[in-house]
Amino acid sequence: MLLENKNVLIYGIRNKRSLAWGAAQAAAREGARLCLTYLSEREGDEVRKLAADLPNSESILIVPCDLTNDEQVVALHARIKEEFGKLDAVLHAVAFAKKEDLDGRFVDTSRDGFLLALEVSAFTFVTACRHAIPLMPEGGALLTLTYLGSQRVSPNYNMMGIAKAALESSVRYLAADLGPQNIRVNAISPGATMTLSARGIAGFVDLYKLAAEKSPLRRNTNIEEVGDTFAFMASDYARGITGEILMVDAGAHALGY
Ligand code: IMJ
Repeated sequence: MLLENKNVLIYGIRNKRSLAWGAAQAAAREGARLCLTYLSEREGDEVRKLAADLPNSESILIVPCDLTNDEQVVALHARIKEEFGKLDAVLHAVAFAKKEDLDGRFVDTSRDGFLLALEVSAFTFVTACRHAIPLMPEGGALLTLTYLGSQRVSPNYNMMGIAKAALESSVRYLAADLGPQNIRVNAISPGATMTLSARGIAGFVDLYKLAAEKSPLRRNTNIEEVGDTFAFMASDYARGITGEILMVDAGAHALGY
């Protein structure tokens, strides 16, 4: 198993369609001990329900954590230190922009909306990394999720594109900071996936269908293959990879989708 004797922290499970849930399933299958966080109590119920079906579910730690709340972040890491002793890998699958900033013209984005998206979608990764470092004395793997809309103009992605560009640049600077401590920092960039964060977005379904038609593998990305990529990137097989943005999109980026 890829992640035997490894402790893995995953932020961002909301329901069974979440990319973070694909990662949790892959990590559990590969033998990791898991800590899963949730935002609201309603989502906490959902995470507890999902986790109950994972292998070794009795050893899974489930903790509330809003990454914009320093007190909660400190409490989470104190809990992990107490229960696990150390941490080997983290997945940050967290993003938010105001609905009105995912539509229309980017030029109309408000200062509030801009700062909120940058804080929740990019700065929270810096926070997650900073708090994980003391629990990784012998090294580890820090991962986040991004999207091609950071590098290309993707219709309606707007404010999130700018936030993901900041996140991807953060990955490179964090990799440079933490490499000497044997901590690797990378992002996985999935293709369009039918998650709660994508449904209901204007034009999403058209892009989703187009990606399946045009991508080299002639299909969409699913949470299982993104989860398997996370398990690999968190494992020692990826020990030479840091500062990387890894596309897991059935090849769609090669054609620009
Ligand atoms: C999101 C918006 C516009 C186009 C989009 C997406 N495409 C894809 C997404 C083409 C694939 C999903 N995605 C990659 C995201 O990062 C989504 C982030 C997001 C989604 C919402 C929806 C509900 C809300 N705020 C959000 N903030 C961030 O209120």
